Amino acid sequence: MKPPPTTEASPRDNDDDDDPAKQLFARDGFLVLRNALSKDLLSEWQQFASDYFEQCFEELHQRGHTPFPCHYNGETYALGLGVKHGFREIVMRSPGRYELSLLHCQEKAPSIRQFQSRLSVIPKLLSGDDVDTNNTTKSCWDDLSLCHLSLVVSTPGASEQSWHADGGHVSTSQHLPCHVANLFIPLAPVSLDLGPTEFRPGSHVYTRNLAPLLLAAKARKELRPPVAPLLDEGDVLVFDYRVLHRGKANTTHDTNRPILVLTFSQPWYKDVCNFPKNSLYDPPTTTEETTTTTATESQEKESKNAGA
Ligand SMILES: O=C(O)CCC(=O)C(=O)O
Repeated sequence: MKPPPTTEASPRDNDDDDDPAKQLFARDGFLVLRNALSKDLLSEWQQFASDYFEQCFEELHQRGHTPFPCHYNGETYALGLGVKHGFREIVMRSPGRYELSLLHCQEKAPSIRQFQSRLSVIPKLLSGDDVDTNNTTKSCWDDLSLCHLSLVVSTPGASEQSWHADGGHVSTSQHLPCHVANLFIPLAPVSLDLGPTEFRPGSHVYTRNLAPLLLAAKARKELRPPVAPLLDEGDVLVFDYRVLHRGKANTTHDTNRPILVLTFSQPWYKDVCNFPKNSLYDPPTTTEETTTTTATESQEKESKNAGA
């Protein structure tokens, strides 16, 4: 069958006819659902995200983990880079780009229920072609688990990330349907200067055995150029955990790029890699280094850790 032409699905795909959306997602490893959410659903989250980001850095400082009560003092970042220097509640993923987990404070955060009711296409994307005993495809939210709930905040000056996948494959011998997906819900429009998320379309298939599969695809001239969709409020970007992607640089001087991230998985899946066990509410340990680093040092560390 000829593949569908774009990586975008119209709101209609959200309702009855989900096949185009499902095909695009399976082919590319990501999908943009335009105008999937109404803007008024986002306003509570916008305020929460901005307050919570500030509070988190105040808390880190008050509890003795960081030398100053904000993320950056004009020279150095308060937190060290990566899971190794982060906490269960916050990790600096790349210089100036943070992921703040909300799993431990869901009662303080606005609800995500309304999002789920408007995104009924999502469970279908993760359903594979399994059929239940009534011969219908499994495809409702109850079949999935909320694996993470977080905010990704890219701050002014945040650098471009290295290409990476957020998780691996279940089978090393065959390509299986998506078992974990991120839903990126922008809390402000994502323009080029704020740094959209960039994807290598179709790379969720190659990451099963990256070097040989990538080479083979290149030889067959199947590799497609990277795509970095710009997003408006109300759009939702959904991507397979296995697809190669990276956040582009935030080149603005004064604007954060906040994204609410809902990570849904098959219920058996547990993600143990993306956040550490230690909490910012634990007292600082003697081995906890003072980890402030300049932006340049952070970049050097990141490139050493780059996966793909
Ligand atoms: O910020 C983005 O656009 C992507 C973030 C990301 O991929 C990560 O932090 O692992």
